[in-house]
Amino acid sequence: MPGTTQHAPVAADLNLDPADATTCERLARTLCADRYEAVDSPEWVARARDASDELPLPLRRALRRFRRHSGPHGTLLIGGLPVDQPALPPTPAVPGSVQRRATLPAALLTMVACGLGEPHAYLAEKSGALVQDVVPVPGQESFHGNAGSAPLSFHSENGFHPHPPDYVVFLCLRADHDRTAGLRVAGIRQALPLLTPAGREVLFAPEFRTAPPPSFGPGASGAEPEPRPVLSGAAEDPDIRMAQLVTTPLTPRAAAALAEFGRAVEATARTLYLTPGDLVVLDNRVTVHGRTAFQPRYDGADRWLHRTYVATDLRRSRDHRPDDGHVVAR
Ligand SMILES: O=C(O)CCC(=O)C(=O)O
Ligand SMILES: [Fe+2]
Repeated sequence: MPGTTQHAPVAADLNLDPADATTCERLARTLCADRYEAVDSPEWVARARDASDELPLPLRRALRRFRRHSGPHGTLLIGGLPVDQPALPPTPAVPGSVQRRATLPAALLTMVACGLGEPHAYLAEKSGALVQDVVPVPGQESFHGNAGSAPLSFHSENGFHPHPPDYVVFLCLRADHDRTAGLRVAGIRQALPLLTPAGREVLFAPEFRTAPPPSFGPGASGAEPEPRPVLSGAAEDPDIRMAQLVTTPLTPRAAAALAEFGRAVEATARTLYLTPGDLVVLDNRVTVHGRTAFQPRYDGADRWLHRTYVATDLRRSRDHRPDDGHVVAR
């Protein structure tokens, strides 16, 4: 069962000091001047990219180091971003909620994303918006996606796609009332030693199919996905592509290896109880993530994260992005 293993609280890799938080806020506010829906325009992203060069040195350095090597957990947790909680509007509670207006949190998230690479989105998911809301939605409690509040099983983001994001970035605007919502993250660098040689061999074999997740909508499945491995690349430090919900093993040995992988992930996962101003970067190539259950109240003060995706090399997906924009259209 997700959420049953208790772990000590995860310490932030970097806590911004007040002076650095003030610098972040000043930069972000210069991006908030526009009243119109600016976030998805190339011009606004260009301004956020330029502003990201002026982020405080400890933050830029942490992002740069993480790009080179995402560490034993494939996770970077930064505390103390100035989200100005008292000024936040009520937590949205509608399906497909996104943030197209240039707000302080949207600007902070986008600057950090630009410090890691290029933000991008997928047209089929949340209407292709760069900054997406992760919020519980009434009636979608058991939905297996970020609008739900039931446990969300382990997945890498968009493993079915030829160009999955390299990083997933979350910024916490509000925690859930009971502080029970935990972002669960497991990295292959911790899980790999728990796998048997036979299990590893099968996970490297193209004996699995990964379909689009429910967040891509009911029509997204299309043609049957090609068989692929769950693990690829270096035997001692592989990449992962899988989602417990939508990855199907194609052979009995693949089913056994996937179950073994699930146990290794379960045994090594850490749970992050994000609080307002916490930002977490997941290296989507070497981690899987999920979420514990929590109890939404739909009173305007529910859990609220912003999410964006980052590509280290946006050029790689050029043939999937019309007009060289930020939206992967197919
Ligand atoms: O709600 C969460 O903490 C994570 C949800 C999730 O997996 C996602 O938004 O990609
Ligand atoms: Fe996710």
